[in-house]
Amino acid sequence: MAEKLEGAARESALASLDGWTLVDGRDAISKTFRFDDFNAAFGFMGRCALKAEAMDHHPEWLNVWNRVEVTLSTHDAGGLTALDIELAGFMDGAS
Ligand code: HBI
Repeated sequence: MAEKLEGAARESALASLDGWTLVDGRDAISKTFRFDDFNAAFGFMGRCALKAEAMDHHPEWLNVWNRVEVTLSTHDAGGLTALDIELAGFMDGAS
């Protein structure tokens, strides 16, 4: 199982991300992506869904038309792990 990120490794991992913020009250990160329209938003979700399934690591997300609100945390570990950082980086590249 992936280990929770702690200390300097956690700080540098979080610093590598663009626009993600820590969630209040739980060990998770979130980001809201905005697109031109629903088609673009859903295309993004499709690309991320394939990556998530390949990783066996899945986002919590909400789509409303052109907006996708994403929260990432590793449920099995009870907090942030390298899997969340990898998926967040992929999502940035896929947006
Ligand atoms: N996705 N975000 C996230 N966190 C998990 O711990 C997780 C997951 N997808 C699948 C998964 N764990 C499996 O290992 C089983 O626990 C369902």
